[in-house]
Amino acid sequence: MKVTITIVAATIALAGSAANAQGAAGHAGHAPAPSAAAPAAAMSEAEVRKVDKAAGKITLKHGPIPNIEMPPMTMVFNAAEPAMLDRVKAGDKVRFTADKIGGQYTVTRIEPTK
Ligand SMILES: [Cu+2]
Repeated sequence: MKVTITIVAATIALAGSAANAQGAAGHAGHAPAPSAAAPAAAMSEAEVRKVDKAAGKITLKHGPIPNIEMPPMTMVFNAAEPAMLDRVKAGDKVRFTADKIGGQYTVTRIEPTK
């Protein structure tokens, strides 16, 4: 009788540690999400319509941009840095941030959406 109880207890302990291991693995799998979501929260979504590297401009069909109170539309932005335009091409879905710099709407950050 005593032996049986010990086996049951050991089985419960093993089942418990297996559940903990699964829980840890599941948590690790989700770990990158919060760090990826944090910068994304401040970014707007868009689809690239045209990239004009020579002029340093990009045409975006964009969603709302809260920080400059802009509703969704298609428009041309300046690129804060010309190198930004090497990372995206027409047809790409992107996340971006924009600001009004020197009276011009300017993309300050842009990255393709995976
Ligand atoms: Cu706009």
